[in-house]
Amino acid sequence: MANEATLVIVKPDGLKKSLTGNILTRLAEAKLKIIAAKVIAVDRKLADKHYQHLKNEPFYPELSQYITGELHGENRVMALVYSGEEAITKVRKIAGATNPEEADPVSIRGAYGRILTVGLFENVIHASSDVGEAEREIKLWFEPSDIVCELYPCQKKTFDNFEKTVWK
Ligand code: DAT
Ligand code: MG
Repeated sequence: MANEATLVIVKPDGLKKSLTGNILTRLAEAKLKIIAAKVIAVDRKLADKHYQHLKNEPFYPELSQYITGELHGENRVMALVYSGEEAITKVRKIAGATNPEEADPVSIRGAYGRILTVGLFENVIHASSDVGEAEREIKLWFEPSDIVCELYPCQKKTFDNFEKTVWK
């Protein structure tokens, strides 16, 4: 079995509804290791990069307003990296299907998600879909120093007069 890392984001509705504890408890069932975590405000630039594969979808404007917190008046999200055997599949299973109406009722999205009148799936958490996306997303959301282990190759880079470790 493959050791994998995966990005989880508790979206603004999850924070606004005080679901962080419930969600982390559910994810603990996967018996994975949390190797990074932070609460951040998502700007338009980060949203566009994260959802780059969906930018031409009709629901993209609402999706962008959702992840940046505009929709909920709540611009916090919690981003975490989970690591362990088959982490991607295990987390996707506990998260549930993209459409909360179709998601297993005991999954996170099935239990806490809803479909907005405008049609957007307000599905509480993001979970990486495959190894390539997980790497791209983790490198987008976290710097090497945010993660307790060297997950991907790094390099030292000099900015003006200080040195910093960045993703290679
Ligand atoms: P997932 O988050 O399950 O990987 P995705 O990457 O295809 O799904 O889409 C990202 C988010 O966009 C998803 O969590 C909710 C929203 N979304 C996707 N498809 C949608 C649709 N057909 N209608 C409304 N919102 C959608
Ligand atoms: Mg996806």
